[in-house]
Amino acid sequence: MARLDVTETFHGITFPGHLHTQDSLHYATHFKFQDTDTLIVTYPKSGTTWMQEIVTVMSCKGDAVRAQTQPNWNRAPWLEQYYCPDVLNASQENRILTTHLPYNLLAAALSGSKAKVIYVARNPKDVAVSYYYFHKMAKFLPESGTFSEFLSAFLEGTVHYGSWFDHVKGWTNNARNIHNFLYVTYEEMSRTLRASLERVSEFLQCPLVEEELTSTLKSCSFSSMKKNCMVNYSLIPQEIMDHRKSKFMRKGKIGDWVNTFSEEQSCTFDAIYTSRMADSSLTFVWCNPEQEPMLKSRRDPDHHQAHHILEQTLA
Ligand code: PPS
Repeated sequence: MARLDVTETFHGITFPGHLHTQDSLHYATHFKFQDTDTLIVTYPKSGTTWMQEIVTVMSCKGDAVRAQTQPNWNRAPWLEQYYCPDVLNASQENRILTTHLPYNLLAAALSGSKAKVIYVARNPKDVAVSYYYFHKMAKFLPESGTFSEFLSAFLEGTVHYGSWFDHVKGWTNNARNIHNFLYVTYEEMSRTLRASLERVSEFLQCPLVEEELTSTLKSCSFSSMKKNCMVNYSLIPQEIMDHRKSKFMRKGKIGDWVNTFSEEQSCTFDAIYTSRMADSSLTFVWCNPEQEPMLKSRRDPDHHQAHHILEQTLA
């Protein structure tokens, strides 16, 4: 399955044809969930691989052998990717599944299910930058163009996997319709990983003793995962993912967006964000505490300017 230049369009959203077909997308939207399934849901670049590692190691009680010997796409396959049916064994219990699909495409399949859904969100400025660099290395994604061009497509929701705004709001505004739902942020994991692990362990009803928690913590650190070829995508041939262009485990930080966004881009982004998130109660952490003074001096909280930019952008 190469199809590096193929794009599949499904319900108005584009997907890389290297990993998706109309059949695989249909399979996902008609998936038969089991109550023992755990489904990790993310918009791309929001902490998918991190949560796959957490759930894998946690379900092995802190033993990292599975995480160190089986690629993440094999132990927590994406429902919508073409190889999923071959990887999954319907009789298996406690399956770990992953998806980037928006809520509306999985709502029917999840209806009535007691599968445990973990939604991981990340501040969208860092998502946009991470996604931009991913486009440089992943040969199955379209050319990103300049960051400015990519950012426009990201804000318009015309990038692969659709709109960040629709994804995050679709899942979180419908959380009450999902029997077992946990919302976790990348920033929370980054700042207080131990507390996040405790929340996930309670949600999964997978209690860990101190030693198991500590070894899970160790396996899920950025430095361990960067070295682990089962999650750093170094197993994928260079023609498909070119790590010379950018690493998959790139920076792993909160607030790296400041190194790519111009002030004007940030201001435009803020205005669109404010408008698009008006019907959401979510809040995000946008930077590390040490970045705050620098950002304060950069950021002019002049809402008139932001609204002016928004009007211009929407005009
Ligand atoms: S994908 O392609 O959608 O599956 O990508 P995803 O895994 O969602 O996101 C990749 C980004 O997550 C970072 N990452 C981590 N950060 C901190 N700690 C850990 N353990 C960790 N694991 C993955 C990874 O570096 C990508 O972010 P950027 O900002 O590009 O570094």
